[in-house]
Amino acid sequence: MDKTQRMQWWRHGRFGMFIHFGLYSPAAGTWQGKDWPGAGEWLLTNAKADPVEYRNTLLSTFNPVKFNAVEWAQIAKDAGMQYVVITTKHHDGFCLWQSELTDYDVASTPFKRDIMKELAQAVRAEGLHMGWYHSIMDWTHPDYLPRREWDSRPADPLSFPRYVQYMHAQLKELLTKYGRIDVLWFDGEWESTWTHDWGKRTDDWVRSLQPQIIVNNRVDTGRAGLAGFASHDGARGDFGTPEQTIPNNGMPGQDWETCMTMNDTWGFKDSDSNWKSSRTLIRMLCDIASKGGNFLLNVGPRGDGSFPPESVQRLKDMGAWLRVNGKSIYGTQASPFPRPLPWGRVTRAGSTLYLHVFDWPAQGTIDLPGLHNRVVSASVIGSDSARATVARMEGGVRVSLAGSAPHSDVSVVELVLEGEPHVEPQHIGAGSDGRVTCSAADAHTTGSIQYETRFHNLGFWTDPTSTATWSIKLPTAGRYAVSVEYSSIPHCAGEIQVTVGAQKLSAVLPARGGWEDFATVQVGLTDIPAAVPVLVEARALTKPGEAFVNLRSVTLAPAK
Ligand code: H79
Repeated sequence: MDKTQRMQWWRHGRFGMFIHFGLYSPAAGTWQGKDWPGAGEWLLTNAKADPVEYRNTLLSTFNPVKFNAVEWAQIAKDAGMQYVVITTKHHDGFCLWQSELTDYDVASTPFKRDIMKELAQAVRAEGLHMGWYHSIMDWTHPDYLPRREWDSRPADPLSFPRYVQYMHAQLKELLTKYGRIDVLWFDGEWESTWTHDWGKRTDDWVRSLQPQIIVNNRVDTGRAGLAGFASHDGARGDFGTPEQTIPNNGMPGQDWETCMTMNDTWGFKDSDSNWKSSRTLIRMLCDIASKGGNFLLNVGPRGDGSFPPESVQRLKDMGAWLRVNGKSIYGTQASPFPRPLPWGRVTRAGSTLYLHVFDWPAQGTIDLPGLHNRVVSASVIGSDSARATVARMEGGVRVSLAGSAPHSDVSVVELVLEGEPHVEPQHIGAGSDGRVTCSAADAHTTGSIQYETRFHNLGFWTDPTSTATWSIKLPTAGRYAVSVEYSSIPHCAGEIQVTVGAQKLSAVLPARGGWEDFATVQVGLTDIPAAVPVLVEARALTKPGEAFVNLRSVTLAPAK
């Protein structure tokens, strides 16, 4: 089936529920009386538990008597979510469906019921799409390799192909006994045994069973860490999977979905109360939509099968916001502006722009720099009293807001434009001291690079092909000294290349004392012509260790 057709509902849907549920849920982060640091679903590894003991101890504790598939599906629906993806099997190998291929499944617990069957029915009854998460890594299966370091079960070098056979047979159960499955969300693909070839075979297998299915990029190798995009040509998978992070400029030309927890764990953990606020989550949804991505937001049900009340409250808040403002999210496209605007975010639907105003000025304006179109109409969604009026300003459009914000977290202004949005690129100019500062926040980035707000730098430079670019434009020509401000960790030196127009400069960046330890290094001299935009680009010339450097800025200072 053609990709555009297959992806249609997913691209429109924008917002889904991730569910992590398994033997780790009743354990709630505790093993042998101790609460272990780390994510709840990683309990076996966090506690270095013996896999056989883990299995034998926890199977009998799984009895989610409050589990109600209809209730779960309704909560997702009321939150405005369009799909649900649940862990059929996580890294600990426990199967949440009644599998004929193992006794390490829900049928062997006191609960017995096929949770996957009940949930798939309930989710579809709500008109939502159903997806399976499935871990390739399996810490307890006797044929999975490599073993955890403390696992002394003998390893047979030929066992891994048998493991894949088992996994394929299990996938067949999951893809033939539960009706139409819309997403297959692989994970745990990063250990040495999983290869591009296994990825291809598995992708082919899954699609032969459900031709319309959408498969994530973790079916294959090389997803460039938690940044989550496919980093080699011919990599399988329909969409990129940034985990716990929102890519700086989205992933132009790729479908992608950020998966995220509401606190710090995927599987339920008693001791984790570090909840993001509803405001943060609603703004994240806007941020992701403005960059053209989907949001897969996690719930880790308690061992009794109930959702934590903190999760339910946040989902209610998001649903209430979406019931009013949903048309600014569902089916929209990425913002036509090259980077986030200081007051909020923008999405687009045809010739309509939706302005997600985070900080509503009591009596004030927000700017749309570079917007060329005539504005046909401006209105504030969900308010009879608040008003938005539009005026042209030098090189763009200024929107004046009056009245109180219709929503305290994000208020939405709908602008109908004449024609498709046309935005002039924005150029960085010189400050009053004549210096041109290309700062991390203004960079256009590709690859794995993420803007980090803590030290206002570009970090996660793990992919050497990543680039950061800025466009500058100066009224008069001149000679400039180029410098970079960066930090790094000990033993981690690298060479940076800064290209200014057609001129390539480079400098060695010596190792620093830590990611918070910034220094400035001169890169060289360059001549800038007058009145034409010039591109400034930074990239790594050396292969990064843990990461290349954290880059805070590239500065051009007038040279005498
Ligand atoms: O199911 C949830 C987590 O349990 C699971 N994925 C989400 C959806 C997860 N597994 N591991 N992690 C999250 C973090 C692991 C990160 C690392 Fe790696 C694994 C660091 C090095 C190996 C992945 C591969 C990131 C970089 C390379």
